[in-house]
Amino acid sequence: MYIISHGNREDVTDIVAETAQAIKDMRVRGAGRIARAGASAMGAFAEGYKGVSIEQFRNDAGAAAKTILASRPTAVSLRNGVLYSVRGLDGASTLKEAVDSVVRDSAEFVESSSHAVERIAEVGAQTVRDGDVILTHCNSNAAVGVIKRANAEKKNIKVYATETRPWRQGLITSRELAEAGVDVTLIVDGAVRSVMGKVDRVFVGADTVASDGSLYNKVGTSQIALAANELGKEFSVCTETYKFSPLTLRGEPVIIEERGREEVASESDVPPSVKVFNPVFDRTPAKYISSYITENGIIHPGAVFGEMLRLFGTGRSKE
Ligand code: RI2
Repeated sequence: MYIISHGNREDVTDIVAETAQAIKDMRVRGAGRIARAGASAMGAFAEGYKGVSIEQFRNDAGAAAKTILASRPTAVSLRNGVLYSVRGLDGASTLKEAVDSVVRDSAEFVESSSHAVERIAEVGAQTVRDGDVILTHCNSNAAVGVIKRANAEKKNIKVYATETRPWRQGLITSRELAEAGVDVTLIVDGAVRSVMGKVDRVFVGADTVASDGSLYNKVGTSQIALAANELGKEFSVCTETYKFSPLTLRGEPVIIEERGREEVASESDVPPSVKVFNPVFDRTPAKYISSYITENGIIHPGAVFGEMLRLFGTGRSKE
């Protein structure tokens, strides 16, 4: 479930704070899901708004957007979903118009983003050959969608799913695939290179795609890309285009989230003198990526820059 139940909440700021907290705690996770949750919280915020002036609404909506965006820093999908929801605020001339625009645009984002995931499944499944052995990492709704679709099309596939320490999202992936009748084998992260010889291709998701064609995704992705590259295996990224980052068009770096030590080792596992480094994502350079599978079709990493210009302009204009 990616949408927090807002029930009949009176206080719209609570809805926003609760959503931000759920994203931070990873009760809602996955780059697409957090984007939909963020957009949906903005819609609920607008729907329940009790203020009386448009200026105040603009300020309050800006503060709400900031709260949601502060929850997790890496996936640009969250930012794109929230900004899409408030894109009509500047052009509105009454409070009602402003509220209606946020309600409408947040719903539009949620719908179009779900539709994008379905379209990626169709596009990606067409690239899967009968008998392919696929490796996937973490739990990407988009990548799992492609695999499930290829399986439903009777492509006779086999899948290796990595455990994905420390949150073990690979358990979710292997459960989802097994429930869909896919032949799936769970492996520990360190076994990737041991199985790569048997793998035909890799499908992963994306948290952010940068304008140089590089990928920011779950930590470990870049090692998998290296292992795939070593043996000449295809490495494809299943991603909605709202994971493309307009910020990178103007040279802004992607911030890689670091989370707490307790996610890696408890106090009884190691003494406090042991330092723990827990980066959540890593960067895979464009040269290791065969293709981006998007709702708009298949894009070579070298063509990402052009696609971003088409989608966002130069990235310099006000968003
Ligand atoms: P979808 C996840 O992040 C993983 O990095 C995954 O590859 C990515 O989001 C994309 O997932 P986390 O929230 O949007 O588990 O394809 O840290 O579902």
